[in-house]
Amino acid sequence: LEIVLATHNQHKVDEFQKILGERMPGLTVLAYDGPEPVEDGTSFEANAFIKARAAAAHTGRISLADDSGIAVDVMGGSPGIFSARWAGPGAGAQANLELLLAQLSDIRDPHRAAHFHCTIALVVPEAAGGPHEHAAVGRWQGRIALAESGAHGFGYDPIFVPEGFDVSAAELAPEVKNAHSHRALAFAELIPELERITAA
Ligand code: ITT
Repeated sequence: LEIVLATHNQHKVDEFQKILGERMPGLTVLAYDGPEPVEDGTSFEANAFIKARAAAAHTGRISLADDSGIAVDVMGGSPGIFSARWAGPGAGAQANLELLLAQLSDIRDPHRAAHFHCTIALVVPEAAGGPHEHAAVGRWQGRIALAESGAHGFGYDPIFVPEGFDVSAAELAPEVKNAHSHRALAFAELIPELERITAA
């Protein structure tokens, strides 16, 4: 079975392939290279469906999209859906995490609690046996470190210390991150649904 992954973030593609490759070896993940819709939703779920529906409509294939971000308790859940552009459009991951560290410079533990959120939207278009839609959610609890460390992963990984670890997510081996992350947890919820669809 082939499914389309509607993301332009290569790091997400890598993690999807590793997580799915292990649990659903019969599945081939195709990258979506069609037009990118405007992500103007006000929630992770809304944005995930905007991306997955656009890919499903364009390709006629079962499509998945991931909308994710980091949420800091003391900031009321920000950066949240604005994680990818927290320091402004095009500023980049390093500028984003430096701004977040600066914004939290006066905050000490236990008030640096945060979590990564991931919503994966699944859209089955009529052409592929639908219409059918499903959303799966994963949450990875932790805290924001005082400084960045580590070279694995992407985005905010160098400043996120997951619960149960003393190191940042960027210091974890990719297999360890992919066994615990918000993305892995969302997939754990999604896989039975994918199996149902592929068995039908
Ligand atoms: P697509 O919309 O094309 O999928 P994007 O990177 O713009 O790519 P999002 O709008 O979902 O995707 O933004 C997610 C941002 O949240 C991402 O750019 C990172 O800054 C952060 N993020 C999400 N998952 C992460 C992870 O596992 N580790 C570190 N940062 C993560």
